[in-house]
Amino acid sequence: MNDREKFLFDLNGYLVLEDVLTHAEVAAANAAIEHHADLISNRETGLSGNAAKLKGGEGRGEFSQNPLTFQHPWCDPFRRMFTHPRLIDVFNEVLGPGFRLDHGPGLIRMQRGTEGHRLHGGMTFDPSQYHSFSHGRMHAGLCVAAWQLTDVRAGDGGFVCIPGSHKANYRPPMEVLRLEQDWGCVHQVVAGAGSVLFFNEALVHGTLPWQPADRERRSILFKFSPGHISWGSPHAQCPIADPTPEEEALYAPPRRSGRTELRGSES
Ligand SMILES: O=C(O)CCC(=O)C(=O)O
Repeated sequence: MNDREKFLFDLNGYLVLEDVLTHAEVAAANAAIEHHADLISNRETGLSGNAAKLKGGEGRGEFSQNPLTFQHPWCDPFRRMFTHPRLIDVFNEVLGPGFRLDHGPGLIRMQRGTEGHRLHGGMTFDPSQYHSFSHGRMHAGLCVAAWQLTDVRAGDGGFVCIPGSHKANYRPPMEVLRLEQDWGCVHQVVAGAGSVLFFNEALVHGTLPWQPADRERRSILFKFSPGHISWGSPHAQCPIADPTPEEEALYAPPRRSGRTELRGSES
């Protein structure tokens, strides 16, 4: 992670790295999603109650199977994302060496008119979702790598957040979280196909309904925790039939010591 990336992640609670996947990698991931379209089902609508700006005609589409367990070659694009050197590099810095997969990967598929989700995260003391700075470096709890497989442009909808709110001391009222009052602080994040959006779950964030008719939103989310804690139930074992040592290490249960430090890339 270079100085610019550290500065922006610490400041805002999120960071977009563009062009991390090649065009061929994005195309292969999209082909794998299309090949497994029968495994995608839409959630019930109503994630945000009756919040008018978040309503939509259908719920978001999600995979019913972990894409890391697809047959070759369909799992390959997701396995590339899972242990991508840039991801390892960022989470070695933010979560610390020995970080682990907490849950996911999951797909968010949105079509025109798919509903949003009210803002959530942060604002209370939560020992599994936090941001702090001490001894010269950031320390974070549960964080997300959200790979973008289609372009997200200004006005499209999708991921929104209140930048810097992972460090905020006051709780915004429910009217702001439901977008019923505009305090001028909610920001829609723009990210191209092939980019990865990193964010801290302590950041106040949510989802706007998807607007484009010519493009689905397709995002693959991996959620990671520091090596000693778990937000979700720890995995009993790595579900990948032929795991690499890196994949096994990322599926290891929470433990303070003796964890494998993975190597990232020079950024
Ligand atoms: O990507 C999104 O639209 C929001 C994801 C989200 O709310 C979460 O992962 O907690």
